[in-house]
Amino acid sequence: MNYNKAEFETSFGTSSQLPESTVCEIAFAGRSNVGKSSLINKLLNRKNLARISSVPGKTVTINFFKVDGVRFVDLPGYGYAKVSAGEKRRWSDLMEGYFSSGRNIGLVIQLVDMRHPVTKDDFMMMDYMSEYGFRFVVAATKSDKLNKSEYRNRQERLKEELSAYEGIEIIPFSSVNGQGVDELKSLIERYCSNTQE
Ligand SMILES: Nc1nc2c(ncn2[C@@H]2O[C@H](COP(=O)(O)OP(=O)(O)OP(=O)(O)O)[C@@H](O)[C@H]2O)c(=O)[nH]1
Ligand SMILES: [Mg+2]
Repeated sequence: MNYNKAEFETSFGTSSQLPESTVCEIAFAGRSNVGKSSLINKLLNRKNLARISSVPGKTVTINFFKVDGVRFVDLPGYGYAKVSAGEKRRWSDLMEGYFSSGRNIGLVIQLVDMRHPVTKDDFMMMDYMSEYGFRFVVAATKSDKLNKSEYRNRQERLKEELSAYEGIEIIPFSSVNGQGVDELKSLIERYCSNTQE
């Protein structure tokens, strides 16, 4: 798959506008500020295709990227405290609309911050995917921010925290030093080949 053949496709704020699911999709989910946009940029070898912000909650839309015949989907972040009830509802509607419209979703890449315990919201997201049968793997982001012993420690803890999801793959990832890029790419290619266009 040629990751350099990537372009921004479109952006949606309400689920009724979602484009038809024509090609295999790789969706990226995670709390606000966990590093979704950075991870997408890193995979695509681009500086700022998916916008990066240090202001959490900036991506309140679903963003679609065309990547050599598959589609990357940057889902809106969750878990940001300072959003109104209306925004939360909009978030739920969007996510529900995305996941329940019979799309060709090859894989969901669920991001968690490697430095911290998995959050309640992360578990809700993963429980939802388990319940509805979406295949997902966990990318543990910002791995570059941990020293060696912290890293080993969190790697062990993460396995325990995620033990309810049998056989779940956990991929430490850093958009700074590129750790995890190759593993994610091979998973993407395993579950979404670009032969269906
Ligand atoms: N050190 C380090 N910083 C990272 C990494 N990934 C993201 N960051 C930083 O974390 C902040 C948030 O990154 P984003 O990629 O915008 O996070 P996001 O999940 O897309 O956030 P929203 O779109 O707001 O939900 C930025 O300041 C990034 O530079 C990483 O792997 N290592
Ligand atoms: Mg983002």
